[in-house]
Amino acid sequence: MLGSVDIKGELLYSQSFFFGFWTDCTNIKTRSPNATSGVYTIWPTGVKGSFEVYCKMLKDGGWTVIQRRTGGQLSFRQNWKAYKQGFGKCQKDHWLGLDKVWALTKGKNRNSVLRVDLWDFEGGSAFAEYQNFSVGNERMGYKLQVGIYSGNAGDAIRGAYAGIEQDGYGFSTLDHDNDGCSPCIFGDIAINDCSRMEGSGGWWFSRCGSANLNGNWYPAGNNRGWASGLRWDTWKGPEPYSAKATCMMAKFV
Ligand SMILES: [Ca+2]
Repeated sequence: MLGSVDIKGELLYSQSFFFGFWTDCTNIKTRSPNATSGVYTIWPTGVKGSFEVYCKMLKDGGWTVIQRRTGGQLSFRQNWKAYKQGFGKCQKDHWLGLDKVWALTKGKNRNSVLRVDLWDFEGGSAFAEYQNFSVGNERMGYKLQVGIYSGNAGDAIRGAYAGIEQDGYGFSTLDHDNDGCSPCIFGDIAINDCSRMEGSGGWWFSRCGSANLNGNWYPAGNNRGWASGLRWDTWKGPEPYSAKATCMMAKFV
């Protein structure tokens, strides 16, 4: 068994040596303009091995999908290790994994653009785009950094009100607390753990914040009023609104 793993590793190594691996979906679309959306194997510079990603090939370039929600089948109630490594299947709902997002966004000599797409239950949609997106390594708690915002969903990462900005914050899960609450007071409620309150999903909670796309998915008719839903509070509100579907993806320019 060990032998076959070694052989596979050696094959992958020689493939990358002779032919070169795609580093991300933008790279694929640039090299093959007719490439269609789907699952591809990429190998970003400076990481140990290749992995699969879903590429959304759009007119403005190839986008590497980081997160997709379309229903309640895949639970996002996952621990630190799962958020680190990723879970779900690339063709379906999934979280790519923080180590992979770090690898994709760590290049200093390029701009990583983050796009967040949101769909509601009424047939509408909205998006938010951020320049200079990056995620730190595990030692840095996978600290989120985003630059200039554009879009029509509002800048929920910086927050619907002051003091809850998620830009610059580390990642939190049920078993890893970087949320800045010890506790946070909201009205007459004291919250120690945003992850627990927000459906146990992992996110860059900052005093819980205005955005969390990794909470519980709620079906039509039962998607309002939950603090634990798929929230983007600058888009819908003031009553909490849980999105029907979400997608987070990045391109590299
Ligand atoms: Ca806390």
